[in-house]
This record gives sequence, C-alpha cells and structure tokens, in this order.
Amino acid sequence: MTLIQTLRWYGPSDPVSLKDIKQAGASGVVSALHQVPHGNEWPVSQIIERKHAIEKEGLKWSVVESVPVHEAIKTKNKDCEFYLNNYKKTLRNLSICGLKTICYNFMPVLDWTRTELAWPLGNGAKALYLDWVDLAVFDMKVLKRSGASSFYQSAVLEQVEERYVKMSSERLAELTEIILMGVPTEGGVTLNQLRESIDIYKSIGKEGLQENLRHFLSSIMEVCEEENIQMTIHPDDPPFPILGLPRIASSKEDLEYILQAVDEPFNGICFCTGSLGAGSHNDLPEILNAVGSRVYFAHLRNVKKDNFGNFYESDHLDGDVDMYEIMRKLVELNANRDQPITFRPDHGHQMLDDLNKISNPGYSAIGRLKGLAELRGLEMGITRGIQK
Ligand code: DNO
Repeated sequence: MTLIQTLRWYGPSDPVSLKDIKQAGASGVVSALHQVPHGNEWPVSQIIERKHAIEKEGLKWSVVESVPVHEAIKTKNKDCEFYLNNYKKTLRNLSICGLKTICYNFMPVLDWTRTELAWPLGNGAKALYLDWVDLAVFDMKVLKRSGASSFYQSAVLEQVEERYVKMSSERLAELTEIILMGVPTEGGVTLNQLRESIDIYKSIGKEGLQENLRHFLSSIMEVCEEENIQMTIHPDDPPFPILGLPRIASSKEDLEYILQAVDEPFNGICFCTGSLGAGSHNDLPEILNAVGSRVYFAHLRNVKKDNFGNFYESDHLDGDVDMYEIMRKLVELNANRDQPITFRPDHGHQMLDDLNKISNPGYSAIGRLKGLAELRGLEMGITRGIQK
C-alpha cells in the first residue's frame, strides 16, 4: 500500500486545473470550500458539488484542508459555542459525503507568514522566503507594536533602521500585504484587526490558547468518534510566536502536549516538514518518531535556514530537512496502517512556464509537479529497497 499522493486544489478558481493535477501524477486532491465564510456551516450540496468535480477527473478528494477554526473558538469568546456547533455540523456534513480526514490549524489570526513571495533562487526559479529583519520592520515601523523590539535578537534589531530607511514605499506596502494576506482565497486581515487581535491574545497567552484548543477538541470529540473522522492539526508556520501572538504547535513538546490533551485517536497531526523545519529547535525525524502513530496527513517541503533563522523554501529533497529519513519513516508507518497516510508536496517553486503565470503563492503547477515527482520516486525507491 503506497502513500496517497496528492496536490492541493483551491477549487474552480484555482489557475491550476484538475486536469493539470491529474497530469502531474497525483491520485488525490486536497481541497476545501474556501468560498464559505469562516465559521459558517458547509452545506452538503456544495461539498457534493466539489466532490463530483474532483471525481469527474478521475481523482479522489483525499483530505479536507482546511476547515478553518473561527477566531471565536481560538479566543473562546462569547460566540464560541455558536461556532463550535457550526463546526460540528460541517464535520457531519463532510462525513456524510465520505470525507473523513480534516486538516485545521490553531494559529492566531494569521495563517502562514512570509516576507517575500518571489525570492530569486540562483537558477532563475522563485521561492517563498522569510526574513526576520523585514518582519521586524513591519512589526516596529508599520504595526508599531509596543514592546516589539524586545522580541528580536540583537543581530536582527541592529539592521532594522537601515533596512527601513532604504526600503521603498512600494516594497513596504508589498511587505505589509504579504504579511496580512493569510490564505489567498479567503482574504486577509487589516492592520487594525491585527492590532486588536494582538491585544486579545496578549491576555490569552500560550497556556490560554492551549486550553482553548483542548476545549475545541473535547467539543468535537463525540462527532469525530461517531463519524470516524481524523482531525489533523497543522503546525505553526513559522514555528515561533511571531508579532507577539502565542503559538502552540511549534515543537515536539507542543505536539505531544496536544496529543495528550485529548488522548484519543481522532486527535491527530498534519506533519508539515517545512513548517517545523524552519525552527532550528526541531529535529524532524525525532518528532516523527515521537508523534508518528497519530500522523494521518503530511506536507512534505524543505527549507534552508541561515544563521539569523531566515529561511527560503528549497527543493523538496534538498534542504535542512532530511527528506529521505522522513519518507523512510512514513513508509514504515504506512505499512502498519489500515488507512494509508496522505501526503502532498507542500508548495513548489515558480519555475519554467510558471514564471509567466499567476498562481496562488506556493501553489504553482510545475514546481509542485517537480516536488511530487521527486517525492514519489523517493517513496518507490525506499519501498522497493525494503522489499529486496
Ligand atoms: C500553506 C498551507 C497552510 C495550511 C493551513 C492548514 O500553504 O500549508 O495554509 O493549509 O495552515 O490549516
């Protein structure tokens, strides 16, 4: 039984079509109803429509990524129960349609964060990049967060003033837009919303957020168990408390804590090697050894970090993450499963013809095709090697 090899599809408006995905050699698709506002119940009719569109191309909708967790649940405010009920209804609706593996994250306000979306690689391709000095410029000069400076290493702080002075107003606007963007098809946040959220999360803190996640998981547990649903939490990307917002899924200890908080099989992990790999505190094979039994979904991506912790998204097999070791372990875990583990190459470079096209950041066709092809080959090599 091989791993299920998928690509993400953002839906009918995705410039990368299902036919492209089929040609890339994927057998499955990871998708979500991005058009439904966060927190609303996903109607069965729309789930079925999406499912049929995918199946018509000979593909399977393997994982739902993501069913977003509304901020009211993350902050456990007065509307929390209302949104929890909607979430449970959505889970039931997905289950009725045969969709049983769900990805979500518990990152406050912002989803993944980068400072550049088209960082030039030496070979002409472009990648996503995170630069701590740029992030600090945004934090201190645009957001003007009080106490921000105490958050950055002195080596970063020393460069902020000069970087800011030299930065054009266009670049500053672009940087702001990139940071506030979130999931492209779902719309970002405004500066003021971000400021308000930072205040709210200040009083919640890491422990409060962990408690809110525990509450979320306990509340959906019954539905998940009745419907045989596997929930997979996506790690924080990057795995640090950025802009003063708490983070609770950034390390081995965090993930172990989450699994133990509601210690039931439905409570699982989306093992995202690019997110966890951006932290030098993380040893990925060690994390996979620790939490592997509850990994039901994997994002396979690589990163290269420099001495400041800045990182770019490198080739899938070439970076700080030992992808051979991760794939070896996934193949081993998969061999003992009733249900195969799904993976997707997470992100890809803009390269070749992609450079002339607009796609969702990180989700170009050719860069991901390359990633998928390399990872598929790696999986086959490992599997055949074991059988010999
Ligand atoms: C970025 C993605 C994330 C991921 C969510 C999961 O490319 O990996 O946006 O889908 O964090 O909830």
